[in-house]
Amino acid sequence: MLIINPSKSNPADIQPSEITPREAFEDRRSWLKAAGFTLLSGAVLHSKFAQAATVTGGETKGSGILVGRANQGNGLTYKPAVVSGGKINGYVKTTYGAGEKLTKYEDVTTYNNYYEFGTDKSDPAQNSSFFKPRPWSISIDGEVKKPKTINIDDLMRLAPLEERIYRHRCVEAWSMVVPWIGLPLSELIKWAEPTGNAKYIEFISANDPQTMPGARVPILDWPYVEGLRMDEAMNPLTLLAVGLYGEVLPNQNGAPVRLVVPWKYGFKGAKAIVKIRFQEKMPLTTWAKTGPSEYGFYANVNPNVDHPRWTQSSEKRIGAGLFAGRVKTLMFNGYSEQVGQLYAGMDLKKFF
Ligand SMILES: Nc1nc2c(c(=O)[nH]1)N[C@H]1C(S)=C(S)[C@@H](COP(=O)(O)O)O[C@H]1N2
Ligand SMILES: [Mo]
Repeated sequence: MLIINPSKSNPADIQPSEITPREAFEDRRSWLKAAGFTLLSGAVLHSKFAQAATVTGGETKGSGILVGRANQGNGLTYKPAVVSGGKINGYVKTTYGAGEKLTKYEDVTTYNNYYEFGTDKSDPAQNSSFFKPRPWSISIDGEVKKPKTINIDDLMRLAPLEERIYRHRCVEAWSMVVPWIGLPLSELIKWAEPTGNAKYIEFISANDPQTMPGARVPILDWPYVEGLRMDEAMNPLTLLAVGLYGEVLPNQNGAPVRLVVPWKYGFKGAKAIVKIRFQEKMPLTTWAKTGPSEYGFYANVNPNVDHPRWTQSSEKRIGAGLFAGRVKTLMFNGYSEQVGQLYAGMDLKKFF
């Protein structure tokens, strides 16, 4: 964990010498555990972040194949992607890309937040092997013409799958660059046919204590619930991810399908979605319920609105090395051009 000198006016100027050595951080972790903090509340848990990763580097693994939109005679105007041996074949490489070095596959899949499997970063990878991501279906209800269900295979054929390289910024002030594979959420919304009353969309994660050891403990008020305003959900950047690095999503990353909203803090990205509900009113989301003064519904990445207990002006890039220093956090995580207008006239300090 990085300790920030409170006397520094610009935390981005932090010196490598100010970074707490790993041993000190480990000490703090044991102290927190001994003091019983890990069972106090989710809000406290969410702040025990950023175990310094020591591996550097990362390169692109797996390459997308451009598919045409030729009519295949099956009602589709494109060749759908297919899964074989855990690999996704036939996804489209798009122009979306952060132009940044990808975070190593190993870091993306072993440093996770997924409290249904435990609260340590290594828990989801270690504890999720009994979780069954297939068969899977998502039920859709609320403000829709009629309730519907879609299974994961049909969902993956709703639109051409695309690779999207996005920055991924957790509210705990660490970040990664991930090559997701998925389809725009807008494609599913069009298929779902919401009514004119739908102003918000709610995402509900799986809650299976049998296969999710963390869900047997009241760490959060299960199931995990997230939500978006309808225009945010329809934005072309908003992705329903079904894979990463050319493969189907590993269980720890939210298999078989999770949300990715790259201009918002990572907690907006509900994993293992089982239900989607269109609503007239703003849904009460898990983290907003757990810590309303710390985790708002909007949760837009904003370097000018600090978390009450830590700065949001900079972030630790996972895998960049212990002494790599911090990266400056960008407004809307660098996606202002694409999403800034969604919040025109809103006080982003109030609606955080
Ligand atoms: N169901 C569920 N979804 C979740 C979480 C969780 O605990 N449960 N954690 C969130 C948080 S805080 C983050 S930062 C991202 C982490 O995604 P990753 O592990 O794929 O990096 O998932 C989000 N989605
Ligand atoms: Mo997060």
